[in-house]
Amino acid sequence: MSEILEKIAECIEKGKIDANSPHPPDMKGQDGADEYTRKALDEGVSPEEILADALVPGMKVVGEKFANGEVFIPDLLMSSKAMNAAMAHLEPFFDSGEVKAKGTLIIGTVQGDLHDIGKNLVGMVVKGGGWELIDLGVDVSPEKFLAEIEKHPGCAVGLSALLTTTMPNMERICNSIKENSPDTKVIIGGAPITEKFAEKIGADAYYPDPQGAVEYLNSI
Ligand code: B1M
Repeated sequence: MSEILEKIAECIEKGKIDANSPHPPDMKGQDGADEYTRKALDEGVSPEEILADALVPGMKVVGEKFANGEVFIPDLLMSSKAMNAAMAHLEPFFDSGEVKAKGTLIIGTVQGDLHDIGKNLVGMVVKGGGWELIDLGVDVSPEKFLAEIEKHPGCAVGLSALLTTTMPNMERICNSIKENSPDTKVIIGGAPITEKFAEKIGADAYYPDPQGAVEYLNSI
């Protein structure tokens, strides 16, 4: 990994948002995810590389530390703020307005679940792939998905869940979409989701990464 990508990954892991951010104390006064991401883009590093080789690995480390009890919820929040600061620079690259939309994807994190980093990444890559994106945000109910599907005939739906406790809500949302709008394709993803779970709940596709979701959308 290049030095600048290592720096970005470190900023994500330690929750260093930007140069003005006082957290963490041992990085006070240094550049953060904001400045390093800008710099990397200016140096010609591709947005895809920054995403795959710095942002995602940085978040993975903090996740593992959280699982081992080495860091706590405030640390996760700082990391996700640093991630958002970096993502703000990448968004315009993925948000190519030049391409005519291939179709519409309605995306949301399922009811009860507030994790949106993965969902936002998927959204950016889908938009970059030339799809119109309707992002319903987090904690989205089945009713909200259904209301939006009605407004966008022929759309596909993407569901994201990060908690094992919200997987049943993903199943409920998928069932209600399939009951009310059987032709709507439902793609699911998120750390605890598996292909087997997708089969069980009747989703059309599961992907562990944003790229897979885009390739599936392009194929339908
Ligand atoms: Co939480 N959290 N969290 N958290 N958090 C996890 C998920 C956890 C695994 C941490 C742990 O214990 N090791 C654990 C879940 C355990 C479980 O369910 N068995 C957990 C917990 C327990 C909780 C709380 C309950 C903690 C508490 O309050 N006690 C609480 C729940 C809040 C709620 O949702 N109701 C909570 C809160 C939070 C924060 C708010 C502090 C913060 C979220 C901030 C935010 O999202 N805005 C947070 C974070 C940051 C994490 C970890 C550290 C990182 C998640 C993340 O963003 N990963 C996470 C630990 C971990 O994952 N290692 C953890 C990076 C992201 C890029 O990956 O979202 O998987 P991911 O997305 C990937 C793929 O999955 C895929 O593409 C993405 C890019 O590769 N993908 C799709 C995702 N969606 C897709 C959809 C698709 C296709 C692909 O098609 C539509």
